Amino acid sequence: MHIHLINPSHVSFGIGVITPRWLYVLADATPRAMGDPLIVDETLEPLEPSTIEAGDIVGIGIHTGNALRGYEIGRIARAAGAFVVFGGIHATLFPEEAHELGAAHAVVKGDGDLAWAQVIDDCTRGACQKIYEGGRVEPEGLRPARWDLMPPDRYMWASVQTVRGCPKHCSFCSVWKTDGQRPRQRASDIVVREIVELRRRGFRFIALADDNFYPVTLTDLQMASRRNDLAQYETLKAIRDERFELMRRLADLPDDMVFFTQITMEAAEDPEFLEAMNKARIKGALVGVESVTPEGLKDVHKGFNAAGDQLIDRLRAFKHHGVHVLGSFIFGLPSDRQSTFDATVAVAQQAGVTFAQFVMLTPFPGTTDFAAWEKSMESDTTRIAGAPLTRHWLIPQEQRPKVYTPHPAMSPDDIRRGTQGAWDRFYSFRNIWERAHCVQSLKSRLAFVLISKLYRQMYANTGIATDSARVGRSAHWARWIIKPCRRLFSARPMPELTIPA
Ligand code: B12
Ligand code: SF4
Repeated sequence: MHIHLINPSHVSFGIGVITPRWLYVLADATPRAMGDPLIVDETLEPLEPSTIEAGDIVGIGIHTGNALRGYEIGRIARAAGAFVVFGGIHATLFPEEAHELGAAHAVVKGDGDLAWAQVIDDCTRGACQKIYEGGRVEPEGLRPARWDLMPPDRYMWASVQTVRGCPKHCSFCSVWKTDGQRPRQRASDIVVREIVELRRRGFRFIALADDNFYPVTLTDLQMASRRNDLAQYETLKAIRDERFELMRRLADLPDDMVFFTQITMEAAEDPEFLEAMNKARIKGALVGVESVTPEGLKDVHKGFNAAGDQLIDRLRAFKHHGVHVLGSFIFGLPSDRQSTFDATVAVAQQAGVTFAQFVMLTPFPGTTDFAAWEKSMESDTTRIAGAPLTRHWLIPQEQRPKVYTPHPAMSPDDIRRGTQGAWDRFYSFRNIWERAHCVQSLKSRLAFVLISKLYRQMYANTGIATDSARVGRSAHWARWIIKPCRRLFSARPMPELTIPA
């Protein structure tokens, strides 16, 4: 009897950009007596169904985007006589859907770190429950990853999570609702141990797969102090001190290491924090800019972000401290107009962001936006491939609409074309080459061009294009570019590396 862990994807690239961390965390949560789980990441290659046998236990992790393929795998596994278990954010939000469409025996809601062993035990005794409440596991209970099971030479970046949860409440994001608003921070010892293991194996690029690497801001501390809330102040201060402790220890790792994370732009007001990031070699951060106008920020409940000149100053502050920004922008907000596309690209360029992503507003389940949209769609009877629009993830990928929320001033195609245009302009060869001057040598500049092109092909063209020919071409190009990119990211293994104090 085997345990399988499967990360579904409808498109495989042969090489992956970032390791899907849940696979290796659940591998660690698998009792050793069960043997090593068989891990399949379909972003590398599709599942071979004949590997699943009667009596096996098949764990499938889904987010909204890959739920449909996940359900297909669930049905294949059940038909083969296996126990089918779903987990991940989408299964947490729609457990009954995984039962109905994914042929699940069981669904784990929330974190799998502790629940997974229980599920396996119950399945082997034939006493599997329909739902398991995995909950929000406290930091001490969060498992490390079994990197020894990772296939060699297949990923560019490994991912290590240092904190779960985010105190904010952005309208398009589900993290604060599913992972909670209280940051659950892993001890620096455990995080550093995992990173050292990865460097020993030849990974020098590590994504810190956090929702928000800056969970306590200077304003939070000032407010607690002004309220004379000593207990809250001490709690927040302890979280902040732990962040500095982690960064101090990252700084002691081999100096060829590079970290990337996700962070709110409030960190720009905290030079001490940015300097610590710089020393820790956190050389890149995804910053959720979302909108360049105050109205747009109001639309997404992100009043803590800046607009106008202050926005440009904040983004530049990161770069000033050696942290490259991947600016993330959303199009299709109610206050957006035709002029927003150009204005956004102009701000991205003026602010000197190194990479940018332009996404179209999508109502992801679990978000405030989704709840409002679902309510507004109550009387809508539109169905595509049998699925109502409010269950858009059940529509086959090639038939999925690109824009869901009606806009007061633009048609869905205006928004799609505007978004495509923003990618085209930001990633024109000329603009990429100009940005490539942020690195010194010609070799590094060429690498920068290659990576920019890969990013664009994988994320923009496959996500926005309406015709399948363009999607197909993009995936094809991405597969070509990804191989030399993988080589750029690999490093000599350092088996002798010790854990710094
Ligand atoms: C790192 C990350 C990425 C990375 C890397 C993805 C990768 N290869 O893993 C990148 C940058 C590529 C990325 C891209 C995107 N992401 Co993302 N990402 C994350 C992030 C920050 C961390 C994921 C992670 O590694 N967590 C650590 C692991 C250990 O936790 P976990 O995955 O939650 O797994 C635990 C449980 O869920 C459970 N579990 C999971 N699977 C299973 C399976 C079984 C059987 C069981 C029992 C339990 C179980 O147990 C695990 C351990 O506790 C999450 C936020 C988050 N908090 O999860 C968003 C998140 C998953 N991403 C999200 C989104 C929207 C996207 C994009 C669509 C963004 C965009 N607009 O382009 C793309 C989609 C890419 C794609 N096609 O898949 C959303 C998903 C929302 C949803 N409803 O699906 C999230 C939740 C963030 C958000 N703002 O809401 N992402
Ligand atoms: S978008 Fe970022 S800042 Fe906003 S709630 Fe989600 S993780 Fe937090």
